[in-house]
Amino acid sequence: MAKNLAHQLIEQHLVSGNMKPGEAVQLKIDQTLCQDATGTMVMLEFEALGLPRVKTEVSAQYVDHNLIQADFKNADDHLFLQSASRKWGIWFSRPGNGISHAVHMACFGIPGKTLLGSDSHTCAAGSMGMLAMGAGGLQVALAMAGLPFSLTMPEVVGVEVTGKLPPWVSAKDVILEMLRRYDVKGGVNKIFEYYGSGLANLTAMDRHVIANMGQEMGATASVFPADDNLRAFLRQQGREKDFVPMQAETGASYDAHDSIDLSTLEPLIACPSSPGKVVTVREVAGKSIYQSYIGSSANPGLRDFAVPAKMVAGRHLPQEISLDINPSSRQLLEELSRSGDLNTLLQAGARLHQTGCNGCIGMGQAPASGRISLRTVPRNFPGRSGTKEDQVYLCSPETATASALMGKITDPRDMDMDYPIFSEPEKLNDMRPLILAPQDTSNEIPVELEKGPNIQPLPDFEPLPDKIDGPILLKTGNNVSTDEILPAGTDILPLRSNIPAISHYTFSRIDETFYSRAKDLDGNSFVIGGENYGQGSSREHAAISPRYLGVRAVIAVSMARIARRNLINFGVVPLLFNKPSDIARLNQGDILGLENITQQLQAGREIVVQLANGKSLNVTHDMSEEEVSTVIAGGLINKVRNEKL
Ligand code: MIC
Repeated sequence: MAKNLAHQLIEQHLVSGNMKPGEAVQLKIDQTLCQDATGTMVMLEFEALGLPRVKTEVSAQYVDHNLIQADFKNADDHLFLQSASRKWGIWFSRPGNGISHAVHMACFGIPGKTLLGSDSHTCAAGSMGMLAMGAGGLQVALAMAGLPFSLTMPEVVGVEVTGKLPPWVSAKDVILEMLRRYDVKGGVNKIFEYYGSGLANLTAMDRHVIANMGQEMGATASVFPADDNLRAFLRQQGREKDFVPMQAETGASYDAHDSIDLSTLEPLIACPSSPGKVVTVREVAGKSIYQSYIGSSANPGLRDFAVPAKMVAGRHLPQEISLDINPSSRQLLEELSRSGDLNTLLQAGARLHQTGCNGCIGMGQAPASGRISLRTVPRNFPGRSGTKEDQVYLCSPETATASALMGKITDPRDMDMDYPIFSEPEKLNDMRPLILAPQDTSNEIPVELEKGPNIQPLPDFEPLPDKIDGPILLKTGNNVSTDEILPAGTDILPLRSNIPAISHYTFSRIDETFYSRAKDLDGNSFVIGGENYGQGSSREHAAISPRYLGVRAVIAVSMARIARRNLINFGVVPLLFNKPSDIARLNQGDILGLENITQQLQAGREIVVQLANGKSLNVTHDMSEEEVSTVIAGGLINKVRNEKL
């Protein structure tokens, strides 16, 4: 049978398992990437493995999240990461170089390779004919150690792309259209593979936009072929020699089908506070705005800045509007400066921020209370911008700029101007000389890890006890994001290397008393979740911190892929309600019991939960054998230590 591209990539990297949707498979990982907010944990975990050097073809560490140095903490982390990179043979990209996903694509991505990253938007590199996935840091550390990555074999959805985008409609509208169809959980355990004649009209960076936000549908990955447009991108980066053609075989079959005619799309926008709340811009046009924000891993391409520049040329932004420009890479900033677009933006009244993730993750740029912010970023989960009850809308650079110029949400098609013409430059400055290369092994000088006071050791977790009983400390609603389980932002992100300190903020966006109640209890507890528990980020802190505070099991209607695996990695048992309506039988404060839990997990799928009224509730688990043994060991570090890697 003719193979689709996703199956070719998986088959070429299959270490064990059966490529049947729903079964566990283990894949060889060629490349890894880390960013700083998750990277410090990854490096501590890699240290615990005790290996002299990474075993991947390429491992890269970027500093792009924790850029505001309000005190020593972020700066300490940067130095720690640089020393760890030197020690273990990892490329190190310093602050100011740019967002991991954009820089990795420019410098290291190679069609046909696998990439695992400790950031959920690692999937952006699917734009290059790679199988690129986000994962919890521990799994990235193990991949760096040369161990295969375990995942549930996803279904492959073939999305046939035809037509050409009309003026004022761009790649962001394509992925917003997908989110309108699939919402924030329709992609769980799926790979979206894009193919068809319309791809000729989408550049590599357009594809990056679409692949990046596949994560917002919960997808395992998104895959695009490596074709002439990708070759042109690599040529522009001075890396044409890295081009390898990759595409689905003729007549390839898919597990499911969808299609998009680009010519029928119109400007779309995701309303507060979910990337899945997509409507047409026309439906919400006219609302006054406070801020428009251009940048992030979701819209990192040169055109995403150059088109806004051409839109504001010769105009002045209204005084009450903040148009925030967040360059995605040093290369892009250099090019905007060379072309004059940067000057045009500044003359119009735009604000220039440093290269990196910035306000996308609440590291500055919070909007004023009760005011609307339009952002080209991938996520608008409640409070993620740093402002309580924020009103963040997600849209294309065209919609964000038109709205900034008009001071209100505006469909860019209503602007009194022609759609700016943008063409990609033939060549861009090579960024690789600015990235610290791994040391030559023949000339190795021992490197000391530089651990400032912000770097605290990983807590030890004991194996799963045979009996767990305790109260339900929290019952959440549907689609709770990792930003609500363990928020980011300027105050909390600098604590990523210090679990005791960061644990104070566990579930603080939902219930500010969670930490003190957990501390007072000083024992085992449960959390109850609705559908899609833990959507969003790959941050393992959203599993480690609850575990550190005594949470031993989460019972939910369904779970997001990375969050589920992070729970397992740190010894928290992920359980699922048999019927969504069973959630009504449990309330915060109820005492639950899991007896002979080890035996129950090993015996089959059914798990009996004892209720305080003497009754019981049957739930299930969907863990593979490897996952069951991990959770029983108290997490992956214990398991690997037991197995003496
Ligand atoms: C995000 O966009 O939420 C982040 C910050 O990039 C996260 C990683 C993190 O929490 O550090 C992600 O997407 O995985």
